[in-house]
Amino acid sequence: MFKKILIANRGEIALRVIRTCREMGIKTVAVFSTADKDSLHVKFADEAVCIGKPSSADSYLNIPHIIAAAEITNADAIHPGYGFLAENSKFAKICGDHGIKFIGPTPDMINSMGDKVTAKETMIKAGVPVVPGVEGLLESVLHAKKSAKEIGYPVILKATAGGGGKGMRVVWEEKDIEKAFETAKAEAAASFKNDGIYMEKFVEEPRHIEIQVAGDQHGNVCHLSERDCSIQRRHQKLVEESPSPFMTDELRERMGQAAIKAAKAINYESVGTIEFLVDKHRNFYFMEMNTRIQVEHCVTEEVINFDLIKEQIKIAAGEKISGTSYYPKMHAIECRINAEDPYHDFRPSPGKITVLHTPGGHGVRVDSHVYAGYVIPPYYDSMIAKLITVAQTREEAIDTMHRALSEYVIEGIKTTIPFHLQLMKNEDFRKGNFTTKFLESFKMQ
Ligand code: MV4
Repeated sequence: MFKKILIANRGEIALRVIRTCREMGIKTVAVFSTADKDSLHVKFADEAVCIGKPSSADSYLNIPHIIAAAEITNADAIHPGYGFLAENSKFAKICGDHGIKFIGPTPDMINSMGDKVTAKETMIKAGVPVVPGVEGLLESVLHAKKSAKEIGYPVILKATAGGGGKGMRVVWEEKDIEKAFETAKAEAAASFKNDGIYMEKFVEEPRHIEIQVAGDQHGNVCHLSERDCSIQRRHQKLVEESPSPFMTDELRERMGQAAIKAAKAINYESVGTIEFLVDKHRNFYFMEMNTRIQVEHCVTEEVINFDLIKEQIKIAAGEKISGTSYYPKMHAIECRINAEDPYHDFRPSPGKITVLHTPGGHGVRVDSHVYAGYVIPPYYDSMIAKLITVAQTREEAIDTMHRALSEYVIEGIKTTIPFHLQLMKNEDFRKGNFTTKFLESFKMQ
């Protein structure tokens, strides 16, 4: 097992990893930017190294600084968390070249899922259902026109180097295809330095349901059931839950087996997530694979009673997993508490937290790095806490969530708490009657 892990991240996920390391008897090294010198992850780690100025490029994305910090502290592994360098294959490679274990998949596994056209081709070969579309990249406007005619409108154009919704274009009729193709290509080139575009049939009003998987270095792969992440706004998830209210035992079995096939197709090692679109007929289609631990991993932890970070570290150290799959015994919901103003288009609201009261009680978990007096820096993402509730039934988990949200006091900044309070009372949400379009029509009272 590792003796000392450097956490190449900040905020709640850095703290989350430190907590598990402490339980496992592993020493921890925090890295921090000058803007984060008072952050809890710095205080809770055994050692801390400043790696640069506030901007991410100068600190949490600065590979030489992070490797230097690992070398001077003698860390034998690096946990990348999520975001920043978590899916950067060059970083994973450089860690290996320096004799430091990257706690995650190999650079090849990251690359095979990072290019979406390659990932789709791999999934087709493996027998995992993908959204109907054209195989490979679109070569020209003419190619796009011909393909759309075959598939049938509406279609969606996506960047092969994209993911998470960036640079997508939905096209409803032929007259709009030329402009959509040109703008999607230009946007992809500007955002990803790769202008490759592909086409799929546009699935209307889908649900976003993802399957958590784990694979070890010995070829064992299992799934750990699903999370429903349909409650999103501009591709930012706000609420996640497990099990999905749309799930049936039969669908879980089919999606779980498809997810295992997907992970096995790339000999996946580590924890990861297979994202699916699910249409109203319960057809499901592979969308992408996240080769990292995700923000919403906690809902899975609560419903199967399992520490996913501990599992991820053990896998990285070469331990075997059991290879049997896990099914939800409870219902868990996560609300992302962001420093944003839900009454003003969720605009960021950084600043000092003057008063803080954190909820507690039966069935309540709070993962957060903030405290009274903490100043939220404006440089990074706006999530300041995850509030997770767990209960026997979905209805009870929602009621516990509403109770916990109403106990939560955060003064000095605006947060998404008022949004979540209203969502927990929304009739359609309570019925499980929602798709990825739900928040487009949701209005704050
Ligand atoms: C789609 C789609 C409909 N049809 N692909 C958005 C994020 C990126 N991973 C892919 N996304 C979508 N791809 C086809 N063929 C609808 C979306 C989509 C979406 C997906 C999941 C959650 C929220 C979403 C919001 C808008 C669009």
